[in-house]
Amino acid sequence: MNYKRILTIQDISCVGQCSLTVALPILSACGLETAILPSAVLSTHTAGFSGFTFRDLTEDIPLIKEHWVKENIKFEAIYTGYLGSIAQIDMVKDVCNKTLTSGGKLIVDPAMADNGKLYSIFNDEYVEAMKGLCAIADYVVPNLTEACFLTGIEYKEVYDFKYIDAVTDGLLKLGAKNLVLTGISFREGYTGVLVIENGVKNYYEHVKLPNSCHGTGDIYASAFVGAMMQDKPAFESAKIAADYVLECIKCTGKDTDHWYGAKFEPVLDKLISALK
Ligand code: PXL
Repeated sequence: MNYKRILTIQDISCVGQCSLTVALPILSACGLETAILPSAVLSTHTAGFSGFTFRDLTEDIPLIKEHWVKENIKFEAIYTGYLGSIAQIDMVKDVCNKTLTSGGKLIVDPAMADNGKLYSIFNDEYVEAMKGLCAIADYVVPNLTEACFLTGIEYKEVYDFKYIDAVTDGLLKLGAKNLVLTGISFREGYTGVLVIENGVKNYYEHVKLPNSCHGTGDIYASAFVGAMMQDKPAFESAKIAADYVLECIKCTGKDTDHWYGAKFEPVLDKLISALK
């Protein structure tokens, strides 16, 4: 296995199995040295819990970056997820400029929306700012809702190939070099992931399980980045990540006490095996 150092920038939701509490163990399991830059600290995630605390760490980001620059710390990839404020988006661009190695990859999961709706703390201004981060990304990994917000295309639950072509054209027009669009379903009972790399389109379809879990977008993006950084091609990485998410959803099953996230830990061995 390759030993590379990567940085992931997203929030710490102390409880809830999303963002950094998912990305860090998954990337570590993929054999990568994983540095973190927390965008905010929340007591829980914001989807389904009420009264959560939110400590915005925007002010810390430039200070942390300056220290890394002084220490000449560099990363072979930077993977961004849920960010805490609009101001952070410009700061993250600066972190990328100063700490990515030459040829290093920026992977952006514009984690801001799902099921046709923005997450509670975000608004149109945040979407505008996120377009700017996607524009400089090597890979953008949105779900369909996020892709619709980024392109201004109406979100639909039932659609055809032409509709998805319009969405991917819109994302590429933003400036994103390569795309990994998740949760794309053309027929009942199945869903999949559409990858456009260097203009070449590939689609991986798999069964749609009857249950879904919160946080699977973060699990997906983390596993995708982990596989890519182990030199798997993008489409293969997209498949590995999709298969892993299916295992996580199966493992979670119908445990109603576990409504807030997916049980990704017991099946990490399957992800590791897929990388060998
Ligand atoms: O899974 C995305 C995510 C990350 N971080 C926080 C969230 C969510 C989704 O709701 O609330 C704080």
